[in-house]
Amino acid sequence: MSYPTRKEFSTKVTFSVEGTLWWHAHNNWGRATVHGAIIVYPKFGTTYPFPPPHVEVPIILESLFTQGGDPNVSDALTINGQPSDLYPCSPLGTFKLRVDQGKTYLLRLVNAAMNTILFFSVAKHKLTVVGIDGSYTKALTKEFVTISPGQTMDALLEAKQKPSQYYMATRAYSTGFNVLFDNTTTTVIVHLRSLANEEHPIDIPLDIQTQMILTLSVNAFPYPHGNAPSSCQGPNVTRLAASMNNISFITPSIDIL
Ligand SMILES: [Cu+2]
Repeated sequence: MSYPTRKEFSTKVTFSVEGTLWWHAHNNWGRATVHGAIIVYPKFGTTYPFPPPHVEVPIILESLFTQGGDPNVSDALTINGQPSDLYPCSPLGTFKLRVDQGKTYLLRLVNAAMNTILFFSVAKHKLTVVGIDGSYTKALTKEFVTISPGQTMDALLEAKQKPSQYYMATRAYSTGFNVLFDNTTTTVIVHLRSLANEEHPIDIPLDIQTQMILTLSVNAFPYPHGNAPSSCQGPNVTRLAASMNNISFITPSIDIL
């Protein structure tokens, strides 16, 4: 369907499917422009062919371009508009999803990225796919899903793990040799809460005497005389070493016990 731009209009659309669809506009940069999910609910008096979820969450996967180029080579992948905390530009904006332990959530996934097949998964959880492109499917439970550009996928996420934070992440699936693609990963933080009632108590220490700040880092050590062996090349004639609170550690070569 195409509609006039810069004019008000109204239209009536009849959806004959049920599930998740999406819309997008086009500009001279294809469909890397405004878009959103369309959710078609079961008719009144009917329900899903799976246990009704506690909450439904649209999860829109996109590719972000700052200056054009090859459609496979975006500058970032995003989830719900945010490149997220693995990119330098948006750690504070990372989408956070709060879930309650033991409850089930329906993720309505849309791959709105340009030309990029995406892997999607939630750390330490499985996803049960129950619908694709506005049709219910036989339930399929897997550790991750692969979603094509333009496709939608409805997947149940059961918040099964201990209360903590878990990454939800997406990255490109690309198998072509020498084919450039956006090889980055974008994330959502799933904050899994316990119900914390009498049936599900959580006992955590609340009396804290010492606050500790631990800094984990990768450092670059200068090589003496500027001669770096080829086996451990860091930038500018350095070698890389991991550190905690700026102190590095080398495993002793002899057993001291
Ligand atoms: Cu289109």
